[in-house]
Amino acid sequence: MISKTLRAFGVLMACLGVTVAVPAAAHNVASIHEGLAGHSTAMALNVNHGCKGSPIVGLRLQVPDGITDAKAAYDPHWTIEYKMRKLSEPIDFHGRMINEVVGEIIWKDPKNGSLPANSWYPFKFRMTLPNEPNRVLHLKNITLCEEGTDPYIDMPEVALDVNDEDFAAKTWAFMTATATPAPFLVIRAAEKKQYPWEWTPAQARGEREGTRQRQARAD
Ligand SMILES: [Cu+2]
Repeated sequence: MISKTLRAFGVLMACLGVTVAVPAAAHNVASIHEGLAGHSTAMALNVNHGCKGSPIVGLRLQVPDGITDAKAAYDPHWTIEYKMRKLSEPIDFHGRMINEVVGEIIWKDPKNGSLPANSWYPFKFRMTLPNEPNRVLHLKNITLCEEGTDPYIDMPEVALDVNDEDFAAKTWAFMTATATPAPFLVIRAAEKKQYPWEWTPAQARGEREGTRQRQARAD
Protein backbone atom coordinates (compact mmCIF):
# COMPACT_ATOMS: atom_id res chain seq x y z
CA MET A 1 0.00 0.00 0.00
CA ILE A 2 2.77 2.40 0.97
CA SER A 3 4.79 1.62 -2.13
CA LYS A 4 1.68 2.10 -4.25
CA THR A 5 1.11 5.53 -2.69
CA LEU A 6 4.73 6.50 -3.20
CA ARG A 7 4.53 5.39 -6.79
CA ALA A 8 1.45 7.54 -7.32
CA PHE A 9 3.21 10.56 -5.84
CA GLY A 10 6.24 9.73 -7.93
CA VAL A 11 4.36 10.05 -11.19
CA LEU A 12 2.69 13.25 -10.02
CA MET A 13 6.05 14.77 -9.19
CA ALA A 14 7.39 13.66 -12.54
CA CYS A 15 4.39 15.30 -14.17
CA LEU A 16 5.04 18.63 -12.46
CA GLY A 17 8.79 18.43 -12.30
CA VAL A 18 8.69 19.63 -8.68
CA THR A 19 9.20 17.94 -5.33
CA VAL A 20 5.97 18.71 -3.49
CA ALA A 21 3.07 16.29 -3.22
CA VAL A 22 0.16 17.55 -5.27
CA PRO A 23 -3.32 16.21 -5.98
CA ALA A 24 -4.23 14.59 -9.29
CA ALA A 25 -6.07 17.83 -10.03
CA ALA A 26 -2.72 19.14 -11.23
CA HIS A 27 -3.41 17.16 -14.39
CA ASN A 28 -5.70 18.39 -17.12
CA VAL A 29 -9.20 17.77 -15.77
CA ALA A 30 -12.80 18.45 -16.70
CA SER A 31 -14.41 21.34 -14.79
CA ILE A 32 -17.33 19.04 -13.87
CA HIS A 33 -17.23 15.37 -12.94
CA GLU A 34 -20.94 14.69 -13.39
CA GLY A 35 -23.43 15.93 -15.95
CA LEU A 36 -27.02 15.24 -16.95
CA ALA A 37 -27.92 12.92 -19.84
CA GLY A 38 -29.30 14.79 -22.82
CA HIS A 39 -28.56 18.24 -21.39
CA SER A 40 -26.53 20.88 -23.21
CA THR A 41 -23.67 21.40 -20.78
CA ALA A 42 -21.13 24.20 -20.49
CA MET A 43 -17.78 23.06 -19.16
CA ALA A 44 -14.07 23.58 -19.48
CA LEU A 45 -10.99 21.48 -19.83
CA ASN A 46 -8.77 22.91 -17.11
CA VAL A 47 -5.06 22.90 -17.89
CA ASN A 48 -2.87 23.20 -14.81
CA HIS A 49 0.63 23.56 -16.21
CA GLY A 50 2.76 23.52 -19.32
CA CYS A 51 4.87 20.64 -20.60
CA LYS A 52 7.89 20.07 -18.32
CA GLY A 53 8.26 23.79 -17.79
CA SER A 54 7.53 24.78 -21.40
CA PRO A 55 4.86 27.48 -22.02
CA ILE A 56 1.41 26.51 -23.33
CA VAL A 57 0.51 27.33 -26.95
CA GLY A 58 -2.73 25.40 -27.32
CA LEU A 59 -4.93 22.41 -26.60
CA ARG A 60 -6.46 19.63 -28.67
CA LEU A 61 -9.63 18.04 -27.32
CA GLN A 62 -11.08 14.85 -28.76
CA VAL A 63 -14.88 14.93 -28.69
CA PRO A 64 -16.21 11.54 -27.49
CA ASP A 65 -18.52 9.35 -29.58
CA GLY A 66 -22.19 10.18 -29.21
CA ILE A 67 -21.71 13.96 -29.04
CA THR A 68 -23.00 15.83 -32.07
CA ASP A 69 -22.76 19.52 -31.16
CA ALA A 70 -19.46 20.29 -29.41
CA LYS A 71 -18.61 23.99 -29.65
CA ALA A 72 -15.88 26.10 -28.11
CA ALA A 73 -16.74 29.34 -26.32
CA TYR A 74 -15.70 32.51 -28.09
CA ASP A 75 -12.22 33.26 -26.82
CA PRO A 76 -10.29 36.25 -28.18
CA HIS A 77 -6.96 34.74 -27.14
CA TRP A 78 -7.13 31.70 -29.42
CA THR A 79 -7.73 30.65 -32.97
CA ILE A 80 -10.27 27.83 -32.76
CA GLU A 81 -10.26 25.03 -35.30
CA TYR A 82 -12.76 22.19 -35.62
CA LYS A 83 -11.80 18.85 -37.12
CA MET A 84 -14.87 17.01 -38.38
CA ARG A 85 -15.52 13.30 -37.96
CA LYS A 86 -17.56 11.30 -40.51
CA LEU A 87 -20.46 9.31 -39.11
CA SER A 88 -21.08 5.71 -40.18
CA GLU A 89 -24.66 6.74 -41.00
CA PRO A 90 -26.41 10.12 -41.23
CA ILE A 91 -28.30 11.38 -38.16
CA ASP A 92 -31.14 13.86 -37.68
CA PHE A 93 -29.72 17.04 -36.15
CA HIS A 94 -32.58 19.45 -35.29
CA GLY A 95 -34.52 18.42 -38.39
CA ARG A 96 -31.54 18.36 -40.73
CA MET A 97 -29.67 15.22 -41.79
CA ILE A 98 -25.93 15.46 -41.14
CA ASN A 99 -23.17 12.96 -41.89
CA GLU A 100 -20.32 14.51 -39.92
CA VAL A 101 -19.86 16.03 -36.46
CA VAL A 102 -17.11 17.90 -34.62
CA GLY A 103 -14.54 15.27 -33.73
CA GLU A 104 -11.87 17.53 -32.31
CA ILE A 105 -11.62 21.10 -31.03
CA ILE A 106 -8.22 22.73 -31.34
CA TRP A 107 -7.26 25.97 -29.60
CA LYS A 108 -4.06 27.29 -31.17
CA ASP A 109 -2.00 30.34 -32.23
CA PRO A 110 -2.32 32.38 -28.98
CA LYS A 111 -2.89 35.99 -30.01
CA ASN A 112 -1.20 37.56 -26.98
CA GLY A 113 1.67 35.13 -26.53
CA SER A 114 2.05 31.70 -24.94
CA LEU A 115 0.62 31.03 -21.50
CA PRO A 116 3.43 30.81 -18.91
CA ALA A 117 4.24 27.19 -17.96
CA ASN A 118 2.80 27.62 -14.45
CA SER A 119 -0.58 28.84 -15.76
CA TRP A 120 -4.01 27.50 -14.87
CA TYR A 121 -6.36 27.99 -17.79
CA PRO A 122 -9.93 26.85 -18.59
CA PHE A 123 -10.51 25.99 -22.24
CA LYS A 124 -14.27 26.52 -22.39
CA PHE A 125 -16.77 24.66 -24.54
CA ARG A 126 -20.20 23.14 -24.45
CA MET A 127 -21.75 19.94 -25.67
CA THR A 128 -24.97 18.01 -25.28
CA LEU A 129 -24.23 14.95 -23.20
CA PRO A 130 -25.40 11.67 -24.80
CA ASN A 131 -28.59 10.17 -23.45
CA GLU A 132 -26.58 7.38 -21.82
CA PRO A 133 -26.98 7.52 -18.02
CA ASN A 134 -24.04 5.98 -16.10
CA ARG A 135 -21.65 6.21 -19.04
CA VAL A 136 -18.18 7.33 -18.01
CA LEU A 137 -17.17 9.86 -20.64
CA HIS A 138 -13.43 10.29 -21.17
CA LEU A 139 -12.15 13.55 -22.62
CA LYS A 140 -8.81 12.75 -24.23
CA ASN A 141 -6.79 15.91 -24.75
CA ILE A 142 -3.29 17.07 -25.51
CA THR A 143 -1.65 20.21 -24.15
CA LEU A 144 0.43 21.86 -26.86
CA CYS A 145 3.58 23.63 -25.68
CA GLU A 146 6.44 25.59 -27.19
CA GLU A 147 8.56 22.49 -26.53
CA GLY A 148 6.65 19.22 -26.81
CA THR A 149 3.19 18.14 -25.71
CA ASP A 150 1.43 16.61 -22.69
CA PRO A 151 -1.02 13.97 -23.96
CA TYR A 152 -3.73 13.26 -21.35
CA ILE A 153 -4.97 10.22 -23.22
CA ASP A 154 -4.32 7.28 -20.87
CA MET A 155 -7.42 5.11 -20.42
CA PRO A 156 -8.26 2.72 -17.56
CA GLU A 157 -7.09 -0.86 -18.18
CA VAL A 158 -10.64 -1.98 -17.41
CA ALA A 159 -13.47 0.44 -18.26
CA LEU A 160 -14.79 2.26 -15.17
CA ASP A 161 -18.30 1.12 -14.24
CA VAL A 162 -20.44 3.33 -11.98
CA ASN A 163 -22.32 0.24 -10.77
CA ASP A 164 -19.10 -1.23 -9.38
CA GLU A 165 -19.18 -0.78 -5.59
CA ASP A 166 -15.50 0.21 -5.74
CA PHE A 167 -16.12 2.79 -8.46
CA ALA A 168 -14.77 5.75 -6.48
CA ALA A 169 -11.62 3.91 -5.42
CA LYS A 170 -11.02 2.56 -8.91
CA THR A 171 -11.52 6.02 -10.38
CA TRP A 172 -8.94 7.47 -8.02
CA ALA A 173 -6.56 4.59 -8.76
CA PHE A 174 -6.94 5.32 -12.48
CA MET A 175 -6.37 9.05 -11.99
CA THR A 176 -3.13 8.38 -10.09
CA ALA A 177 -1.83 5.33 -12.00
CA THR A 178 -0.11 7.40 -14.67
CA ALA A 179 0.97 11.02 -15.05
CA THR A 180 -1.41 11.62 -17.96
CA PRO A 181 -4.86 10.07 -17.39
CA ALA A 182 -7.69 11.06 -19.77
CA PRO A 183 -10.11 13.29 -17.77
CA PHE A 184 -13.59 11.90 -17.26
CA LEU A 185 -17.10 12.79 -16.23
CA VAL A 186 -20.04 10.59 -15.31
CA ILE A 187 -23.34 11.00 -17.15
CA ARG A 188 -26.25 10.92 -14.68
CA ALA A 189 -29.89 10.25 -15.49
CA ALA A 190 -31.79 13.55 -15.72
CA GLU A 191 -34.95 13.94 -13.62
CA LYS A 192 -36.41 16.21 -16.27
CA LYS A 193 -35.64 17.48 -19.72
CA GLN A 194 -33.62 20.66 -20.07
CA TYR A 195 -36.19 22.19 -22.45
CA PRO A 196 -38.96 23.03 -22.01
CA TRP A 197 -38.14 23.94 -18.43
CA GLU A 198 -40.32 22.42 -15.69
CA TRP A 199 -40.23 21.55 -12.01
CA THR A 200 -38.90 18.10 -11.09
CA PRO A 201 -41.52 15.90 -9.33
CA ALA A 202 -39.69 16.54 -6.02
CA GLN A 203 -39.66 20.30 -6.57
CA ALA A 204 -43.35 20.19 -7.46
CA ARG A 205 -44.07 18.26 -4.24
CA GLY A 206 -42.02 20.81 -2.27
CA GLU A 207 -44.15 23.56 -3.76
CA ARG A 208 -47.33 21.86 -2.52
CA GLU A 209 -45.64 21.18 0.84
CA GLY A 210 -44.92 24.93 1.18
CA THR A 211 -48.53 25.71 0.36
CA ARG A 212 -49.72 23.31 3.06
CA GLN A 213 -47.36 24.91 5.60
CA ARG A 214 -48.63 28.37 4.77
CA GLN A 215 -52.18 27.11 5.14
CA ALA A 216 -51.30 25.44 8.46
CA ARG A 217 -49.86 28.72 9.80
CA ALA A 218 -52.92 30.60 8.61
CA ASP A 219 -55.29 28.15 10.41
CU1 LIG B 1 -0.20 17.17 -14.63
